[in-house]
Amino acid sequence: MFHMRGTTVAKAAEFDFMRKVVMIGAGGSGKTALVNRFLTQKFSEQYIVTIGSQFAVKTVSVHDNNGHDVVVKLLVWDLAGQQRFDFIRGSYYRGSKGALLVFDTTRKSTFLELPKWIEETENALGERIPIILLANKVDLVHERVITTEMGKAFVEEHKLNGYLETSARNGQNVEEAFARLAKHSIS
Ligand SMILES: Nc1nc2c(ncn2[C@@H]2O[C@H](COP(=O)(O)OP(=O)(O)O)[C@@H](O)[C@H]2O)c(=O)[nH]1
Ligand SMILES: [Mg+2]
Repeated sequence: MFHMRGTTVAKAAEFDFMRKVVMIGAGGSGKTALVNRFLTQKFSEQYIVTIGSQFAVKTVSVHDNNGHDVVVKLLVWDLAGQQRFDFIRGSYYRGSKGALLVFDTTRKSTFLELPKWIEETENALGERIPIILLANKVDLVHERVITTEMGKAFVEEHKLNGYLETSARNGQNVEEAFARLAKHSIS
């Protein structure tokens, strides 16, 4: 936002914090759809290699630990293809302060590979970052195979930082997921 006053162009402070966060989880679990929903409030049926660049940017307002409103500029990194992943793994994780770990509640295999993603994040960074588990595609109620109890138990067992049931299709908990991650990323 630029405020123009005569010849003076003052750039307002747009954010209090800037944080890189990463989308992780099995291919097809809905990572890109969630980022798209977060950015555009829309759901897109086709797979779109969305952003062109390596990350999407959006600011969110959250309460910090003292209850103050702060604006966090999130740089959300999302992998386009799975193939090149080995090659870019290091740069993908580097500097990230949080992750949304996504699985597809209609496909058990995506739930079973969750530990692999947690390990990979830790190995790449040499430390633990805040991770929020997203049980995605909960709009597909009749196809669901992973229950709320299973999701919550996983979060307990692996000491993750949160659990949300999401749908990129109807938008359920999508804003909430990024807002919570933003809050953890500054704490
Ligand atoms: N019904 C439903 N479909 C979804 C949802 N999220 C993603 N999808 C679909 O699942 C497929 C894979 O999504 P995508 O975002 O490409 O997964 P990614 O590989 O993790 O990035 C696409 O066909 C999406 O349209 C959701 O919440 N509900
Ligand atoms: Mg994707």
